[in-house]
Amino acid sequence: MAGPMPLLQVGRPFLPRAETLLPYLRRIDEARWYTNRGPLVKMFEVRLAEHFQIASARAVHVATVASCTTGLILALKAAVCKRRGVCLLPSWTFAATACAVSAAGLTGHFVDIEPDSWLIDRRQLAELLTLAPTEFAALLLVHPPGSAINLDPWRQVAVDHGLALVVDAADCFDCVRPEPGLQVISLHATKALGIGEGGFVLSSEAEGVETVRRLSNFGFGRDRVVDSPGINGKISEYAAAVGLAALDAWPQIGSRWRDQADAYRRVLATYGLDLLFPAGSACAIAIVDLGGPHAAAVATELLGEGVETRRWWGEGCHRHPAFADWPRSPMPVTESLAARVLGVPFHLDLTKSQMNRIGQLLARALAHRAPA
Ligand code: T4K
Repeated sequence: MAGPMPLLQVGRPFLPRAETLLPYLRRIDEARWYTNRGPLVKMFEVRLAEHFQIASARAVHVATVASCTTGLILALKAAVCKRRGVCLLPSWTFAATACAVSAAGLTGHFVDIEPDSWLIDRRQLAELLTLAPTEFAALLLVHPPGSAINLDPWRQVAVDHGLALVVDAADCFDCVRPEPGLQVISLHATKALGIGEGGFVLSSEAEGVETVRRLSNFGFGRDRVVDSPGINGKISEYAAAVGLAALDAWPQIGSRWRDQADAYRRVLATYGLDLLFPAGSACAIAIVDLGGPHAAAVATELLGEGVETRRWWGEGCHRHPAFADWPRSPMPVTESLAARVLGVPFHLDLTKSQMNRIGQLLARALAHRAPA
């Protein structure tokens, strides 16, 4: 008798294998140093800085943190001088972004996004900043998965209006570049470079990174004195060991993610579908635009065929009850995208025949549904 159909998972993380960790784990045994910015964490931060070609003898421009969410909280605390205030952010993001705003002691104001770039709607932003020029303390941009963005115009808006600028680049290990201001990247298992749980804050300016590092250690400055209260947001030596092994393997693993996305794109094209994020960047999620408000129904239909999908960013953050009382601008683009985009299975083991099956199932599900 045939058993239940195995689920084709929407993700299947690939982290360093045990044998590649061993040399680093042995160093931990030798040093008997397990956390509190030990030798492996320092080495991991330097290796990350080298990866982004921003290594300097005077400062390390990377601060590792327990998660991207932790990094966002600390980056907001570091960048926003006021204790309280309103942070402008898109609703079209993972719940963690809004959770971080709240945990940093700020209130959010949700802004819609532009349909092609997925970045904050510049017209709405300009209107808000004209109508209430002193109300806002921060601007939290969200980098679309795997996409490079030009931060210059956003930095100018921030400077012109006295806003702290923080960038949530959770899914962008392979496309962020060090720039002024704080960018926060996730090292969660589900990301292209994953260590389990973790993240880091990156900047071309050492000062902000140093503040984040201090805040991740309770806010201790010199002599263990807390001027500004932080949290315990550190990673352990064991997490750094995984990170170092992951960086060792990144040249091969990064190429594999990019090649896999190219292959997927070619297969899906034969079914009239495309992946949403641009080619050429290693990213561990694949999102398709279904062309109409069919995400929920198609997800159910595919699950019936043993294919797991995910609406990664749900219905947008403004739909979570936790943020119901935050002010918001009209959300037509967010509402439309939330209903029409779907995360489909994507991982390094996905075979061509599985890609074809996903393409076929999507095409079949869409054939009897009207486009928008
Ligand atoms: N900002 C943005 C824009 C973000 O997208 C995120 C996180 C953040 C901030 C916050 O970053 P962190 O604080 O997490 O560093 C995932 C991730 O937990 C989350 O990091 C990610 N974005 C979000 C979009 O998705 P889940 O709960 O949907 O993943 P889960 O457990 O359902 O796993 C997905 C697939 O992978 C499933 O098929 C199961 C499989 N899986 C998963 C894990 C963890 C495995 O096979 N093995 C595993 O170890 O959240």
